[in-house]
Amino acid sequence: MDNIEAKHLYLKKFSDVLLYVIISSALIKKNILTILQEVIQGGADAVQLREKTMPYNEFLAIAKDFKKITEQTNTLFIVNDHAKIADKVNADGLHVGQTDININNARKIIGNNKIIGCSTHNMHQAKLAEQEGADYISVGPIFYTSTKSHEPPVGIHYLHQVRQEISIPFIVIGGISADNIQAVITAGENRIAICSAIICDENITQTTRYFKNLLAKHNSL
Ligand code: TZP
Ligand code: MG
Repeated sequence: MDNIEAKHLYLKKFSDVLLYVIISSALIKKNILTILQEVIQGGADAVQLREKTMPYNEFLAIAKDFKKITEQTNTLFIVNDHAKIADKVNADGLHVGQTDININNARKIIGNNKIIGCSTHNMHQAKLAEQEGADYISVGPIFYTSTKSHEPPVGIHYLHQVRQEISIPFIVIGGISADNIQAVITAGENRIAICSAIICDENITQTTRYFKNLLAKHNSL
């Protein structure tokens, strides 16, 4: 399989992503690999390993385990921030923030056949990420979230603007829970990233399944 074909397959797979789950060890009480297995069992289409303060070697070791587990499933594995780790463990992709490595440099490290996603909080950032070759962007925070509290919520109406002005896939993120997910769906979006409302829940598999079923139901309407 050549690189173009491989990339095509990854993008095709990414275009099927409805539920994207972010896993961070800082927020959890259980073993991180148990949590990964539970979200996969619940039907997560993509998982992102997001560790802001973990030492490099520890992150690398966990990322290797994530790769081993996800490669036996249909769940995409995305590494947050660390292009070298994404490359070393052969993750499906990398997610970068506004203050991380830029997309061009990330591409040089992880290659052309991997997914690159970029966090965006306004239209300027969204357009730039698209121009620089991101395969998808995250859009948010849509609601207030203590997981990333330094960015103000973008508001539900902003989603209409993104839909009109951005051509690559986008994932809505930030403070999404069972109490407010309907507002995002009503605004026309069913590609969603969730962190705390899943990984901090008592019953991770069941909660993941609940969100996935809701998004899948709206996908087939
Ligand atoms: N980017 C924008 S909001 C956010 C990130 C990483 C945090 C999402 O976490 P939660 O717990 O689902 O609000
Ligand atoms: Mg980042």
